[in-house]
Amino acid sequence: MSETTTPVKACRTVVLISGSGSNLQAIIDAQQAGEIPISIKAVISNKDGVKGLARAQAHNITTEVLSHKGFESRDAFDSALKDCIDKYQAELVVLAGFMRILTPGFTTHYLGRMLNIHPSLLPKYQGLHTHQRAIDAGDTEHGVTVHFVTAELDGGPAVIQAKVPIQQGDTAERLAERVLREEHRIYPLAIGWFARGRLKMIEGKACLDGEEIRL
Ligand code: NHR
Ligand code: GAR
Repeated sequence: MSETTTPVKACRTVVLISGSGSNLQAIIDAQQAGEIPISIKAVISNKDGVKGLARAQAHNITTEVLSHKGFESRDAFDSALKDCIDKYQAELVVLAGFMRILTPGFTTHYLGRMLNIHPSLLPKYQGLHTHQRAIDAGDTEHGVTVHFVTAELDGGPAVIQAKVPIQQGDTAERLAERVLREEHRIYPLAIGWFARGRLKMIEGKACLDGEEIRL
């Protein structure tokens, strides 16, 4: 039987968001099109009222809001977030525009089963405001990276990247739009690899079908 016809058990997935959730939407769309064998058990946001929550609800996906503001420390917030995720027995945790830095205790708990999408060609431009930083540096290309999450911010092993050109007179907003289109293509692809058991983190390296991914 070919890979596409082999039945695969749906990978139990929890998605963390903080905002618009357009990546979440791309993941939902890919799941519904039968392209990726996942089941989204919950969408959790640290911000109330964001569009991503409405997108999940429109597909009858369970949503939770856990505001970081009610906690006195990052450890306390992350501990509550972990309890919230683990109720759903997640096999995969997907950060999709999630905007809180996570503590080492949290990242260790999900090591090898948590992915992030970061809008830069890592290791360039870790952290925030990546589009403006790439423009200000005079770069001619920019892009996006999917990586496994480790304690080191945006420092975990990379899984896939996509590049986009930076055009004359680009604004951060225009560039972000161009990058987002690539995000919506590569994130479902990477999640599909993981769900099919093809993508694994082994000895700190991202591996596809047992081969180290080198970008
Ligand atoms: N945590 C760890 N340990 N490792 C990673 O690789 C992480 C992570 C948490 C989030 C996403 C990340 C990105 O792709 C991510 C990767 C938020 C910040 C940040 O500075 C930085 C990077 C990322 C997400 N957040 C501020 C904070 O104090 C809050 C900013 C805000 O609320 O707008 O947590 O870029
Ligand atoms: C995306 O560009 C994502 O790469 C980025 O935020 C946007 C979220 O969009 N993530 C980060 O910057 C993480 N710090 P979305 O909510 O529409 O998916």
